[in-house]
Amino acid sequence: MTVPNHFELIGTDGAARTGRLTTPHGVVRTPAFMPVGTAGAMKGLHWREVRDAGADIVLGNTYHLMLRPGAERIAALGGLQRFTTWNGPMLTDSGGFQVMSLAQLRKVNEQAVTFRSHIDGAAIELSPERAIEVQRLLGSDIAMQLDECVRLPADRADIERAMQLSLRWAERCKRAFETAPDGYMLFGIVQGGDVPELRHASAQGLIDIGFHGYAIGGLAVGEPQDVMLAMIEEAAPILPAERPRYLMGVGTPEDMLEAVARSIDMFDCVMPTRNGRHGLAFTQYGPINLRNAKHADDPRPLDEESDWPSARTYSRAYLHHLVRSSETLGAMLLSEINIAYYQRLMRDIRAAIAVGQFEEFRLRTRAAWERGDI
Ligand code: PRF
Repeated sequence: MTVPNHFELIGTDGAARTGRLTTPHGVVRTPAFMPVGTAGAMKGLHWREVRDAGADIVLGNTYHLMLRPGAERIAALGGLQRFTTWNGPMLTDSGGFQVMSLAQLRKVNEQAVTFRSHIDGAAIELSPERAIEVQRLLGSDIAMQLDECVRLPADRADIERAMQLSLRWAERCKRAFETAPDGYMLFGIVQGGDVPELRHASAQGLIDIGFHGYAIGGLAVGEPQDVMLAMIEEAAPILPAERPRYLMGVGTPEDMLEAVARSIDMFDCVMPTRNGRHGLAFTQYGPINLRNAKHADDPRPLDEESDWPSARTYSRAYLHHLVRSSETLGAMLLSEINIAYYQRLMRDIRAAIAVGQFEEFRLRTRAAWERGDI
């Protein structure tokens, strides 16, 4: 049975694409950046600010939410969109990647990944079927298959084993998703580390199973940027052009600009919020570390030209003071400013592709980042 397609390509410019993805909770304009609301909250931001910044879709995590407060509880409370008040499109990651970075005593076998909760030590089993069940209980618009992501560098044999296991889990996830209502989507995840043949085999295997969209996983896990971009170039041309393409857990503004140039439509990353909490601001002049003593007496705002009020009003001296004093407000303001910058970048990227000027935009934007802070 063919899988319905909810993605519409509006324009292309070279390999770059702009489009619309229609979900049960609304439309996502692509290229899209999905802020990460791991445990049902965007760290440091109100939901209102996430929306005002221009985000169409946010990401939630199966791993965190199944442990606390529990998927069945969220379902009984009307689903994650209702529970959080976000009420818009939501994509959930499947949990495997978070188990690998957070859980203790984890073991992967054919059936499932088993681990102990990082919260209370409880023994948990996450199978492909349970990963889909949890994501459906959450009411996620876009569910991700359960996969195994190998950190790089790694031996080819380990990369291949995890890729093949991820393909078998993809098939089980697809079957478990068959009874989902119309409009809800399931994405497969390309694995294969830094080995071109394994990337090809993974992409082809997923296409043979058939998904609403395709993610590229297993990147930004320790390899240099040129290897990441080369692996996108290996996988992307094999994927069906009419389906959305999501690069998982990426990245810096530069990573995203270069990935869009290689046909990626969707991104997520904790970087704008996590780095914001640590005093780093992303701006059109590149990153600015507000911990640095050179900002202590600087009355200028971060970016006079920004359309985001906090980036225009608070002085660098004040932000420096807040960061140095570990004030909650410093983390809040920088998280908000960074999410707004990431959304601004996506809006500008979409506009440039729509008028056929993406390459000019890419060069101009990179030059401004390289010139640095004025
Ligand atoms: N798989 C899943 N989630 C992810 C990744 C992956 O490979 C990555 C890798 N950058 C981030 N998040 N399921």
